[in-house]
Formats: sequence, C-alpha cells, structure tokens
Amino acid sequence: MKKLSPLQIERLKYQPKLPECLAKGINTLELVEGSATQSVRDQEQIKELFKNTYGKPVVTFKNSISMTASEAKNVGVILSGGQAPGGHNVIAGLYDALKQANPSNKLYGFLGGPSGIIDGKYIEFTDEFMNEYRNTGGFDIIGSGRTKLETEDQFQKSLAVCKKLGITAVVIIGGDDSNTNAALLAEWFVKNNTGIQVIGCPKTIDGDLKNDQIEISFGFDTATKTYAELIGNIQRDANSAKKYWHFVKIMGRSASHVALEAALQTQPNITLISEEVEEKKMSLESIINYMTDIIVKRADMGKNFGIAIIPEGLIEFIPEMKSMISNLNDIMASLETDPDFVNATTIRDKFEIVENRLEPANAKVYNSLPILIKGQLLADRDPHGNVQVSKIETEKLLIEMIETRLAELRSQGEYIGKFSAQSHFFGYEGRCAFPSNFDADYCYSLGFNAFALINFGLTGYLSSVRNLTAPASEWVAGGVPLTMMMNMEKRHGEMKPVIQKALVKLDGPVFKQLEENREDWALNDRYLFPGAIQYFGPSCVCDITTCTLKLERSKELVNA
Ligand code: FBP
Repeated sequence: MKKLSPLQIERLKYQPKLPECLAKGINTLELVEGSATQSVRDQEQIKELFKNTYGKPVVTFKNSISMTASEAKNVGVILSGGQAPGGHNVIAGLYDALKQANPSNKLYGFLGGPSGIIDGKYIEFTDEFMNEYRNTGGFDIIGSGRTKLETEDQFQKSLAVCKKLGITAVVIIGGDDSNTNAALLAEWFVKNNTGIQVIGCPKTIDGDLKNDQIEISFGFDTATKTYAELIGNIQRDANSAKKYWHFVKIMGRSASHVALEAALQTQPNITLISEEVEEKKMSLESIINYMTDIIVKRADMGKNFGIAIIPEGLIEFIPEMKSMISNLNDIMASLETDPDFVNATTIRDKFEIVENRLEPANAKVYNSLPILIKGQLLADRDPHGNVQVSKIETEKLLIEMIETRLAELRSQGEYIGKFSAQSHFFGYEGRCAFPSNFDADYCYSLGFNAFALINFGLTGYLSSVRNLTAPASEWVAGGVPLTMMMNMEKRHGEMKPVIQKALVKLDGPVFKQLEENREDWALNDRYLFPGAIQYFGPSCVCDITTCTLKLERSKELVNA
C-alpha cells in the first residue's frame, strides 16, 4: 500500500459536486438541441473540410423519466498536452458516469498522450485504480504527451487499436490544438463509417480555450491561485526586507490570462500584458523605459523594492522580437540537418551561422541580445516548430536591460536608488497542484458530462459546463460542436483549420480592472496576500472562483 500524505487521504474522500441534472443520474437525461451552428470565421472553408460534422447544434441536458441502462460500451480516454490540475477528476467523472450507465461498460486509458492510441499502449481502469487518483493533481494516472494526432496513417492506426479493444468512443482531454485534432479525428471516423465517436474536454492552465460557449478551461483556477499564493508570499517578503525587486515570469504560452489573473489577485507594482504590448506596438526599449520609470519613482520615495509580473509569452509579442523569432524559426528548421550548425564546436560559431542567415534587421535585433538569451533562442523547437517560451528567461533579459538603463540614468544624476533584483519563473509549480474545489467539481462534471454526450451518440463535440459562478447544482451541462470554434490560420506556411485561441481582450472587464488600478498599485503598495488554496472550511474561502471568471460572467449577465 502506497504511503499517502494527510491531505491526500482527506482529499480522496471528497465527493465532487455535479450540476443538478447530472446528479440525478446518467440514465435520467434528455437531450435538448439548439439551432444549427457555424464556425466563428471562414465558414465556407471549415464546412468544406468538415462535411460530416459541421453545423451541428449546441446541446444541453435536462432530466426526463428514468431510462433503462444503455447497451454496453467501451470508451478510450487520452490526456493531451501540458498538465492542468483536475485531469484525474475528468477521468473519474467519465468513469463513474460510464459505470452508472451500465456496469459492463469499460474505460481504457491510452498511455503517454495521443501516441498511446496510435501505438496501442493502454490500461483498463478498475475501481481500485481509479480510487487512488480522485481529487489529486497531475496527469500521472495515464501520462500525457504532445504528439499531434492529424495524419491519415495515425488515424488508421488509431482505428485499428479501437477496433481491437471494441472502443466506440474516444475522449480527448486537451487544449485548443488537441481539440482541433479531436475535431479532425471525429470527422475522419464519421467519413470512414467507423461508428467511433470523439468528444473533447477543455483543458489548459493558460485559460485561452474559451469562447461564448466555454466559460473557462479547467486548471486555470487552481494554477492561478497557486501562483497568486507564491506572489503574495514574495510581496510580503519584499515589503519586509525592502531590498529586492522581484521579477516574476508566469506561464501562459501565448495569452496573458494567467499573469493578468495572478495580478488581480495580488496587486503587484508592475504587470506587463503581452496583448497590450502588441496592440500598442511597444518596442523592447519602450517596455524597459516604462518599467524603469516606475523603479525610479519608487526609489525617489525611498522604496528600492517591488514586484513585477511578466507573462511567459511576452517576447513573441514585442514587434521587433516577433519578426526576428519568426525568421529564426524558419532558419532553425533548415539548420536541423545542416552539418556546419550541428557540428559547430562553440555556441559563438552557432550564433555566427544564424546571424549570417537572418534578415539584416532581424540579425541586428538578435545581435543586441545578451548571450544567455541568444543561446536560449536556439534551443529545440516545440512540435509546431515554435520557440519554447518557457525556456527563454525574459525576466533575466529585462533585469539586465533595466540595470544598464539605470546605470545611464545614474551617470546623468537622474537616479540615486539601489536596484537589486531576484528573478523567478512560476509555471510547473502550479500545473499539478491538488485541484481547488472549483476545479475538482468542474472537472468531475466535465468528465461525467462527456459520457452523457457519448450516450446520446454525439461526436465532434466539446463537453461544456456553464453558469460557473453559480453554485455547482445550478451549472448547465451540454455540448458545443468543435467546428463552431474554428477558423483558418497559417501553420507551417499552410492555411489550416484550428480552434481559435482566446487572447486577453483589451476592451474586456478583466484587463480594464488592471488598467484602472495599475498606476495606484505601481507606487502605493496595495499588495494582497491570497494565501494557500483552502479545501476545507467556510465556502467564502474554499469555493471562490477567479477574478477573471467573476468579471467576465458579470459582464455576460449584464448583457444577457
Ligand atoms: P497546454 O496548452 O498544452 O495546456 O500547455 C500549456 C503550458 O503549460 C504553457 O503554459 C507552457 O508554455 C507550456 O505548456 C510548457 O510546455 P512543456 O510542458 O512542454 O514544457
């Protein structure tokens, strides 16, 4: 028997809450269909590419008279992409619904992400195995991976594995890219008359898989609360010692939702938002000037300390960097097999090869960067051929450039303070935390609901649970056609159908909240200390949701 921590033991006993209609039982549901849908953009192209799954209605569930158990089914489940708190509960909800519908139903978990279904690596879930993982963080129950499921050969192999196991439905738990792949697989399975359904579940701590139908992806709640706890602790340390500026980079591959939410929960002195940097076309120099200005003003007030939040994806939103990185991505793809580059003995030789190939303006930008960052920009690309921003130490880049700028100001007699900086990167710390009560309930509901969609024979749908700021019993369960969220975007130089990523809206209530307060927070210390996530105790601390969800939902309710 594995040794468990006291919290693990107590959390295993937690019974996640379900929307009322699902709580009444999987065999009591009736499907309510809305009207036909269309994709967010590029309707003609998406319709052409998804001839069999395009245009389906949004669906919701209500209760009806109890039905008898449905025919026995085998279902497969895949965890895809980066870890997000609550993944285990999606599987627990799916498993419980499936067994409730018919105890002969079986759930198979594909191991190591989407490659598991291609290579036929799987386990069959049992009560005993499932029970060990309830309400825990992590994806270690079956593992995850970033293999893209998109080629004919991969679909054929997946079909063969499903046939061997008698699987007639696959649930893909993933972000925008994984659910784009879920839509492609669903379409392919229908086109080829396989009888296999595909249902997605919205996962990612980044919070960028959301739209009118999906209020938030799971994991965002727990991850942001975890980062906010750490930032709050650092703020208290900074405010106690009064000697350091802390530069905290926070995960979020592209969108700045995580940084924005963590900032609203803690009220630091500086928060950069990538989407604003892009919109205002702020150069690296203007970002440095903006930050330096606040540092100098605080020093004039005798405050040589502070906290700055930096979104992970920032570097790719700075116009001159974006252009240079895009040029560099193409060059790196061509250099993968170049013997001169591969066998270069020193990093400086590699820099030279790259600089000679970059367009002159981009070479100038690349050359202006500190050696550390130049090296990190040459690290391995992700499966999409992009720079892995989690490996670029933007926080250190900013510190170095600010030090240079402050030295200039000092020599001109315009700065008399002391600048001593500490850098941090919060990302992996939050992705596998014990899910908050919100994520534990939301994930369990998403999984349970995914089986309800399967039970009604649907395919190409994303499990959706809405009305999330109300108590769980009032949540609305249903499904959204994946094609409804799609548009055409350029990938690897080709136009492809993809689920649209939700970036921070600069005219939305969440960013506005920061914008209205940041001048005050910059100079007057309005730090908030959220503390650790609470699992037991009064509902006003255990069941609170994020500022993002609260602000977005209150706007939605006003407009309704
Ligand atoms: P997903 O989009 O797959 O959910 O992953 C998001 C993320 O956590 C980003 O915030 C981060 O940039 C990236 O994963 C890190 O990836 P990896 O786990 O491969 O280092």
